[in-house]
Amino acid sequence: MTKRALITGITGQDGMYLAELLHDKGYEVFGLVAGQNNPKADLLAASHPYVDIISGNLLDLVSLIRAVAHARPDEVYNLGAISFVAYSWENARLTSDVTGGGVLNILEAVRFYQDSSGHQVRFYQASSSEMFGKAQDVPQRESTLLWPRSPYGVAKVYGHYMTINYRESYGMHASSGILFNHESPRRGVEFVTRKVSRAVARISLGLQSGVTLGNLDARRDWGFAGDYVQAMWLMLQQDDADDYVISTGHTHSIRDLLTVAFDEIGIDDWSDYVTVDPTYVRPAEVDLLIGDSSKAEAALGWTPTVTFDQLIRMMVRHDVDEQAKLSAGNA
Ligand code: GDR
Repeated sequence: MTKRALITGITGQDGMYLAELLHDKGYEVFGLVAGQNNPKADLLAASHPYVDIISGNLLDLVSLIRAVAHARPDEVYNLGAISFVAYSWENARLTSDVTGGGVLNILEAVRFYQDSSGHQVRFYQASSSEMFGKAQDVPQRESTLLWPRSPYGVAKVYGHYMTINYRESYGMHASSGILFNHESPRRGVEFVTRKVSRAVARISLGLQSGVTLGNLDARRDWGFAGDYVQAMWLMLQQDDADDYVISTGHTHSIRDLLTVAFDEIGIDDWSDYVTVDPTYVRPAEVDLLIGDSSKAEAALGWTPTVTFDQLIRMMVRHDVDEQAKLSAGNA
């Protein structure tokens, strides 16, 4: 029997990688897309024509009930969220509703479908290392006490515990992946790795003179998104649902990121190209993230395959090609 999967957030970086992974495994892939005349839906239809796009919104339970009934999924991956941490201070209510409350809605839609059809569904929630915030454990693991530092992080904690609660209350096969930062050439340009890789590419082509950033001392555990969607799928193939930290176990500062990115274009000293603007500094920062994913390694057999250095160089090279094509097109 062909397996069927429904992905929320399918137009995002992870949604696209996951759609490709599931399609390659022979799944029928359904993707929830919000908004009327959403340009991302057209892009998705062009790049991933095998995806059956369903209109719906995490804020709208009725639309989710309809979407799940249409997809009749074996697996649901809830990747949809307002995901930019900095934005969440300016839009705290909306972030709480979509990133937090949306999890309750999709869980409830899945539960309703299971109860009415008798068909069991496996559910994946995209939890986040942002939930650890100021946590005292180094490295952070599944048992680490959560101390979120942003409205986004607080909303993710709500979704995380709601997923656990549906597992414990209703026996649902609901798993949560606590994913540390994961990047790729498909990363949105608002996130720091892609902001830097694109700026560095444009600097190398003479299209831009520098880049303005916020806190250069924050440290993150950055992995490759293509590896991380593999972990999501593995979680849903287990007999029992559970929560897993997914990380590389290595941490780097924004300064380290700049060093590798500029090195890829042959610049040793990036200081002349980087300006710090306090308006990019967040009201509360997560200073240090480094994950311990030994549980995932033992239970899922999952390990990351791309190092930080390989990842950043991959992104810079991609952006050099992309920017060169764009500027040739504009010439
Ligand atoms: P993050 O990712 O908040 O960790 O959340 P982001 O790339 O936005 O920030 C990482 C760190 O870089 C610092 N920083 C800057 N960040 C941005 N975006 N722009 C800047 O100019 C800049 N200068 C410094 C930030 O202060 C921060 O410390 C990501 C998201 O994908 C979440 O959705 C996800 O849950 C977590 O990763 C895991």
